[in-house]
Amino acid sequence: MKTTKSRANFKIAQLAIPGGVNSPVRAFRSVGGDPLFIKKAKGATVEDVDGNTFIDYVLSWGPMILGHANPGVLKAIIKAAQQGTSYGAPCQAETDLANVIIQAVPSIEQVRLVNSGTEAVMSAIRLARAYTKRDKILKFDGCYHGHADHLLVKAGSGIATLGIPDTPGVPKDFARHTLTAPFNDIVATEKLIHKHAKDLAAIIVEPVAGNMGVIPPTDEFLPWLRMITQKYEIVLIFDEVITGFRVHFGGAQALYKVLPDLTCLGKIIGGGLPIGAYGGRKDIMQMIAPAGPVYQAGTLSGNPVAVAAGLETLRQLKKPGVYKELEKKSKTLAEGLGESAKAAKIPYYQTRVGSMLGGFFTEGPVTDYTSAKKSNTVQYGKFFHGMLKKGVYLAPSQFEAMLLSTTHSDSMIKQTISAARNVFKIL
Ligand code: HOZ
Repeated sequence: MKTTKSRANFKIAQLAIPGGVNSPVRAFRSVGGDPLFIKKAKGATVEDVDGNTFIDYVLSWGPMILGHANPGVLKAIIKAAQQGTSYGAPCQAETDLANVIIQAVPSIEQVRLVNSGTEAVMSAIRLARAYTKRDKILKFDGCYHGHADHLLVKAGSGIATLGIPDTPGVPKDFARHTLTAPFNDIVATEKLIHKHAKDLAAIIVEPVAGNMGVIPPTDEFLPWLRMITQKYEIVLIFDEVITGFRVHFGGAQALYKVLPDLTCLGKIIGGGLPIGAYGGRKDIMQMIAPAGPVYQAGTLSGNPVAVAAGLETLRQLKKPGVYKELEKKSKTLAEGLGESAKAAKIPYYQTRVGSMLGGFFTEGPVTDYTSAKKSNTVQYGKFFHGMLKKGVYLAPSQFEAMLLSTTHSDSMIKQTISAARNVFKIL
């Protein structure tokens, strides 16, 4: 596979941009080699600057559930941009998107649009702290909620990928307000809650962990979190930045029928343009300025172009059968990958919720960060490069999700399974 131009691009990029990338996991550090520079993307494929085409299972880390350059979304973007790209004043489309979100996501009564998932989570935590008049939060090891100071403690995604234990630049005084427990571990979580209940403002969780690979919740975990947070009047926050409108039109909370107090969204709701949102119970949301005293603002918040892309994406996702079809293809792919690894006698543990797939290079079971970290990341790196050579673009990290779009065809799935069968054999 020719990568001359990508390599040249990367060399130049490193002179201008730290590490040559604008977000760490993109740099291929944990799988080795240099990142591919993308020239264009269409449907389920991306093409790099050397002219190699790949079936894309990264999908910009989640937003492109309709595939790249969806004609309807492009049309909506162009139409909106022609009316001006930012007003810094309210527009009707913001209310329209808010209403679509409110109707879709069962626990959201009011919602505020922001510019990224990180911003959504940061704001939701501030709100929970103000509402409860408490300082501490509890998160789960290996869950990633963006890069705000107090959330980088034992985080997943790039932190897990690069093996950074504690990020310099986060004052200890901030980090000490963050408690952590193992994902899916009710006993350990309960102990922490009992010890800190009167100081705990919020418990935040990815209802399906998607930043330490993909780890589904156990049957008891989310209902138990709901029960215990209600008991101690702790705000329960679901970070649905990845799962929102992906595992179900109403997010993981609709799938598992567990309703949090606040929900954070991003990715899909912007149709590939920068956006984030946080919403939930009206009595809590009413504390946000200017309705209430909790300050949070943004020049580009509710950007009309991002909102238009999001509205069109959600309109298409709402059509009957979309999630059923995604489920069918994702199941075929997950089973195919699992069987291929088994045939090659490679220790491999397949996970999946809807169109979010995880493939851990370990016997498993993988239920939390400790078991996820047992994965053979060197082997994952080899698998990643083997697949790349066969035209399949996976996340350049064992600790990220494999995602499908509505544009992944049956033949692409077949091609991916066949590639995996051959790559597993030579690992
Ligand atoms: N935090 C994202 C993955 N979970 C990575 C974002 C990016 O590199 O674009």
